[in-house]
Amino acid sequence: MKKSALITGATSGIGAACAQIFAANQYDLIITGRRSEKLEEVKKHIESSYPVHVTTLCFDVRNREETIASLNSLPDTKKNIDILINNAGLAVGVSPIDEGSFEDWDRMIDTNVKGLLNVSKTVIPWLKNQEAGHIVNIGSIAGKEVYPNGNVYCASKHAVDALSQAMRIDLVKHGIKVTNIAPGMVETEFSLVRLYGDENKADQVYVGFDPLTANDVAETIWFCASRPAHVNIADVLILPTAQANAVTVVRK
Ligand code: NDP
Ligand code: 8X3
Repeated sequence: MKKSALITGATSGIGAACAQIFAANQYDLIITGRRSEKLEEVKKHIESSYPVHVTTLCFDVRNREETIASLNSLPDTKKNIDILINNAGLAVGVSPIDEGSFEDWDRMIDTNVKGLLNVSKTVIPWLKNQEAGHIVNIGSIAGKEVYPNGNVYCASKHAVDALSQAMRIDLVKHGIKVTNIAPGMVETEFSLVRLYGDENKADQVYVGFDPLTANDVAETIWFCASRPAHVNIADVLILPTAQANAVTVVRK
């Protein structure tokens, strides 16, 4: 039977790159995001490139009712997914803790932590029914270390790290694998979003070194997803060669 993957935040960056790689490996896809036109673009591109079917679901992971209703609107046959990639997420703002805004903090916590929980709580029963499956949570190096002005984003990704460990413990008896992926600096729309759409500032983030590409991360996720049934890659920290930790990047 054909395999399928549910990927949140597949309208750009790491999520869109995962859609591409899983489709290239014959997975049918369910892709989600808030920008419906981007979702349709990804679907069109993938379906014209690979013999797979792509279902799009447009919702904001922060909206619990909408998330649950949208995911549950799938027919039972499409709920037989093999892998959930909890990728939707963002950072907003770079400021010391006393200067951050409540609004930015809410966006990060509501998306990265509560959004991931909204999706997971809805999908885990589908995997339990199968007594098999794989959840890949996209954490970050920001979930392993804390860096200046990263405060709430780092806290949200530390929460993802903890949830990956917790899910692994609670779901192991159901044969469900859980993988935490913790990338360093990846050039996507991430910095544009974090820096409120300022393209010049966002470009500066990646000047003088080769950052990871979305495809580098997606290939790592595919490696984890394609291991034999008895192998679970629990946690992967993946960095650009020029980055040693959250604050040490060599720029030329
Ligand atoms: P992008 O901004 O390119 O992609 C983020 C994706 O998340 C988009 O598809 C966006 O879709 C989706 N998204 C954001 N907010 C919501 C929401 N409220 N509801 C639904 N979907 C949402 O960034 P990346 O690809 O880099 O980010 C993907 C993940 O990787 C994030 O969790 C990020 O924290 C993590 N990460 C990124 C790193 C980096 O350096 N880039 C490093 C480490 C981790 P839409 O706007 O259409 O809703
Ligand atoms: C994104 C990577 O270093 O900006 O999670 O926190 S970093």
